[in-house]
Amino acid sequence: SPVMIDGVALNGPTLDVSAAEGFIQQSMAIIMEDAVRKATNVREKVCEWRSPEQLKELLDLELKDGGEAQSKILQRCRDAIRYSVKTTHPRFFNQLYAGMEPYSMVGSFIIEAIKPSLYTYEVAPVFTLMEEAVLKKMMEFLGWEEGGDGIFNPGGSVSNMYAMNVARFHHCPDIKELGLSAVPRLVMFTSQECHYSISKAAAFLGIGTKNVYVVPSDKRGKMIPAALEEQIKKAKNEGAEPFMVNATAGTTVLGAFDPIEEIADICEKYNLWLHVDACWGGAALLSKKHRHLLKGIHRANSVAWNPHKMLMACLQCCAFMVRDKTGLLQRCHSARASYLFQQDKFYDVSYDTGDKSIQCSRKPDAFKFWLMWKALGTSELERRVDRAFAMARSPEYANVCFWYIPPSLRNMPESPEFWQKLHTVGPAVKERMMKKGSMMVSYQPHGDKVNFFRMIIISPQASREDMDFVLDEIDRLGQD
Ligand code: ABU
Repeated sequence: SPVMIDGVALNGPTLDVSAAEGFIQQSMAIIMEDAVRKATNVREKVCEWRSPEQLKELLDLELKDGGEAQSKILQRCRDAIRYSVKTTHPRFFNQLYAGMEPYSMVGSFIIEAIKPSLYTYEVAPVFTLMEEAVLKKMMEFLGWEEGGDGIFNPGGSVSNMYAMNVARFHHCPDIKELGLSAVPRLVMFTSQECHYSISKAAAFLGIGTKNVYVVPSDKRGKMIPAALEEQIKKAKNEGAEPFMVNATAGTTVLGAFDPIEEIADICEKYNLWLHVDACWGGAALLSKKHRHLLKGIHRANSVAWNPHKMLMACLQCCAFMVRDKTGLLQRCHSARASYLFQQDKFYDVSYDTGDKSIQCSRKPDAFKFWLMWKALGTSELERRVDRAFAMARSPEYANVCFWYIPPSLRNMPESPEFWQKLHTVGPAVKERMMKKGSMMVSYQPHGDKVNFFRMIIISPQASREDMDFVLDEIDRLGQD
């Protein structure tokens, strides 16, 4: 007879594992067919566009009291895949990530099946060691011969925020306990082309967006070192305290690399923390041919680098690394929760890495990169990076930025009316390509430039024919 407590039967498990297994197997078959085979087939659509209203109807989103039959749930899985954008499709050029990476994907599946949280060695022994190994290898590519410290984070924006927090703590350690009232007006420096996460982090951390001094960039989008020095002097003359410079290796729109070596000289002169946001451009370090773009990165105090971008690890996979080896990351963020980080454990508690993080639960994202790196080897990663560079043939990186001039504008002089009309071409062509589902390329205005296309080349599945297709398709879609 059932053991009842508070009206709830407690004897025996209520999860039918063999039914769960059957469901997982059937859903895996759908994933293989729809999310892997079809999604990466160049003859299939990149997206099946529906408006939010249409999609709400199609997906029947309301959550109800009763559960549904498995066959219905399997159909829901198919629909979720069908109406999602296939970022693994060879003609998805929209973001700084793309393409299907099978080893990393299997790593993701394993993580979801095992469900570890990377705060203590006790619950994540394997993944703790893998994170350490991946960070060590990445630091070798940074040229940090003495090593350093680091953790993986949910997003490059978070890594940049870590950098700002650690740099500030390094500059005034009292801030952790005494807060903002204990510090003078702190100012940091970054280029006009930097990622918007710098400004967000300044707001979030109480630095203030107006205390992020913007340094002009040259035509290619690279920070001008002399202008950086000017800004530092200006801040000092105002009585503010400079504490950090953010250099970008691979800017989001233009793919530009700031001159790290020259910036490092200035940081050394003024005793400023140098952070390099290499979320996008870090992958170039794997290429003997292109690593010169990051010359001087070994002098950075911290680096953010996202293997989920050019290196194609599954989302998210974002490393934040500091050159410090004295435990700065831990001191800056630790809260010493005694229920989790007991100091009298039976193993070496330095392997409990969680207190370096501002999170509690943390996914072992490094595993997704470790598994693919093991499978492919450094040489294949390098080949992929070199291929993306060669395919893009862009002045800097894998960002190909261009205007498409439709027939009606081709004989028009470059007047304000011309630029105003050209500004409307990107959004119109984008709408047409998405509704057709043939490809995805991004567009944006930038500085004083009206909307232009930004095509990002990553996937080793994308071919020379796909490059031609993009140009022909924009020409087809752009007819007036
Ligand atoms: N975090 C930058 C990624 C945005 C983009 O793909 O353009």
